[in-house]
Amino acid sequence: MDPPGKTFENTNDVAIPDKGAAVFSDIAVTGVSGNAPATLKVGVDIKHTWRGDLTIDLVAPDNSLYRLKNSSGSDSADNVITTYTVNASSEVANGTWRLKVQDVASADTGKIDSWKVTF
Ligand SMILES: [Ca+2]
Ligand SMILES: [Ca+2]
Repeated sequence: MDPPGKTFENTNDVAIPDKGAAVFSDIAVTGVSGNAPATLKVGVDIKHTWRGDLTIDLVAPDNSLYRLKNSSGSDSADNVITTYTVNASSEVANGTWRLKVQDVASADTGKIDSWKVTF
């Protein structure tokens, strides 16, 4: 068995264009045997001046999408700094996981500051 709680992180900033194309931040996972857990932890640190603009998905190594957050016209708060729990037990752990973020409404902008996955 692998020791629990193995964490991989990407701290590189990725600018999120205003009402633009989706952007991605990649994490290469190695050395985790078998599938991802049913309680995969996805820690997200996105700085943004109107977080309701954002949709956020986790992309598994086989390109399966897991929706973490929908956009909302009424959620005017700043930033998305939280940890999501994803049932990723059908996904092989090793490979490239991606955070996909898209800004779907005009005016406010931001960036992916960092994110991490814990197996
Ligand atoms: Ca925007
Ligand atoms: Ca950063």
